[in-house]
Amino acid sequence: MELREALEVLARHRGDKVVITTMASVAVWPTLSDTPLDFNYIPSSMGQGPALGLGLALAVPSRGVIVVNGDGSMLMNLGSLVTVAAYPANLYLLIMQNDLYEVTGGQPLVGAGRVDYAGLARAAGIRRTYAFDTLADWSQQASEVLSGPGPVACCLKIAGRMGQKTPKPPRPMQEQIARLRHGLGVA
Ligand SMILES: Cc1ncc(C[n+]2csc(CCOP(=O)(O)OP(=O)(O)O)c2C)c(N)n1
Repeated sequence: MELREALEVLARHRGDKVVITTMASVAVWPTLSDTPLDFNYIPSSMGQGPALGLGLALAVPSRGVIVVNGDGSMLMNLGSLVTVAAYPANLYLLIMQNDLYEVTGGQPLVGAGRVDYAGLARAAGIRRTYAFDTLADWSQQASEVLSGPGPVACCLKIAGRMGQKTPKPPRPMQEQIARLRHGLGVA
């Protein structure tokens, strides 16, 4: 499935949850959604999306938090899966598997095509895991994936694109932070 198609499904099913995007998703998500509960985490510390989302989900337990992570970023911080499993919270981790470092030009990931991200999440102790290869399956199951208690880890197989540039956030980070705090009622 194309990244845009996958994110269109997310936009239909995210409800009132916070959405944190990273990497290639930052180029697309602001064209689909631009509310105070959207946080486009770029520039970012590569791999830190799940930790940011977990912290937020623990701090504001009434609010679900969806993190749209890159597969390269996931590999960079696999240990975060263990932490996510250890501190139950309403965190929904989407792992966008394009087998590339897309935003740095499209270098292939080590292990491309051979890594079972849902399996890694399960082995780390996350009980609710999913993996979808097709848009039809993701569309059909998204409502289930994004409802009920977290943590959830869901791997989506995405078509990779070469030659992309690192996306820019829709507004400066300081502004995004202030907006999110306001949206969460903690300003
Ligand atoms: C420690 C470290 N190494 C390398 C980079 C450079 N870098 C930034 S984004 C990125 C690729 C991200 O790939 P992925 O998470 O799979 O997301 P995609 O671009 O495919 O959406 C790389 C290699 C970095 N920021 N930090």
